[in-house]
Amino acid sequence: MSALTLPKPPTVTPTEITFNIDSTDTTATSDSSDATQSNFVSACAGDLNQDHAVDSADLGTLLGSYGPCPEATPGDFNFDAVIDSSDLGTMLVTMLENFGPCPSDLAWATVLQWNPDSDVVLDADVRAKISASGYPWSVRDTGTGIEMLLIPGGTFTMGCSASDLYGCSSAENPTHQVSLSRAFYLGKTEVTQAQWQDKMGSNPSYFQPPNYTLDTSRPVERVSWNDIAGFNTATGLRLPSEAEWEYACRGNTTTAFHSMPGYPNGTNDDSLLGNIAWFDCDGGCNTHPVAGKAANAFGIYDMSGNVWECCNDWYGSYAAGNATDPAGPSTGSSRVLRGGNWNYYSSLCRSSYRLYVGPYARDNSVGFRAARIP
Ligand SMILES: [Ca+2]
Ligand SMILES: [Ca+2]
Ligand SMILES: [Ca+2]
Repeated sequence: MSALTLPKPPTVTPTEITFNIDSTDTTATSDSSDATQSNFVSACAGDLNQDHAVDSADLGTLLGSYGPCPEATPGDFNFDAVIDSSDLGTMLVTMLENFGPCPSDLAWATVLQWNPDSDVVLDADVRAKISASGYPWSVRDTGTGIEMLLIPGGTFTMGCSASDLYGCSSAENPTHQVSLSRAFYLGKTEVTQAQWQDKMGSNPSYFQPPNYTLDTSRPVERVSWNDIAGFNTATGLRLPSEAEWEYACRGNTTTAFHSMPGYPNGTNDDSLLGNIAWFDCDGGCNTHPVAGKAANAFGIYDMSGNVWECCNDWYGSYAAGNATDPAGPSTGSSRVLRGGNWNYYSSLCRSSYRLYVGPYARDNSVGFRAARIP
């Protein structure tokens, strides 16, 4: 069904698997988040408690600080070291003008939610990193309607994570430490047929009538890397780098498969993959509407399975040694694919598995996920 020809992955017994995984933590690199944060506050005078909204809680903050105060206390609008009726008057005017959610300075997006849901992003440290980035967690790209989530910068070990059934290919080695120096937005789902049709005026996908029933919430496929470049030029979106893709997929896990309910640290158990991925024709030899399986620790769906996802990089061997914001080889003949797809086995759905496709090739197993810098 697919024109992509795949090598049979190496099969190993569990005792032969070497977990060459560095348990280095993923503490974010320090950056200018403080300055970014202050920009948001100044763009929304009256948000005294810095929760990205001006409302009665901020009035409560001001009244709670009434009287003499230290320099730069929130609510002392005229900087005279006392919060009094003068500041209260300013606050009431500000509330009249700015009541409600603070505007984002993301000109391209509508803010859906500033801070992460604790029942989606379970890890408190990750939630703190997202909030500290100064950017809203959940946004909608205005031009395409694509919902995107903030992935904070951080450091992780990129490369080989074997599963219980399958070892790694040589292309997944050497493992190496990668730092992503800044936060980025990533599509919560693969780009759908509807989103592609809306911007490009046609739907090239195989999985639509007359071949299949119409459901435009399936991921778009039969789009080449070059076709996707056209979509991105039209929309201001971009593809994730291969390193961004793997970092976002793993969500702080070091296992073959990312986290799922009951397995917050991920798993190497191939038999559990169906919790997070459409693969191996389970549920039908076809694509499935996006977000039908469990999301990962960042709240992102279908990183494993459904359609392969094109990355921006040319395909090439990994360099040994640490890297910051790696962008892949400067030239090449094929582009990187990640995540496995609806009709292949679990090996290809591993977080570290790498495949490639020519830039002009179209296939009903290949789609993509949009990214954007804030
Ligand atoms: Ca507030
Ligand atoms: Ca004052
Ligand atoms: Ca996918």
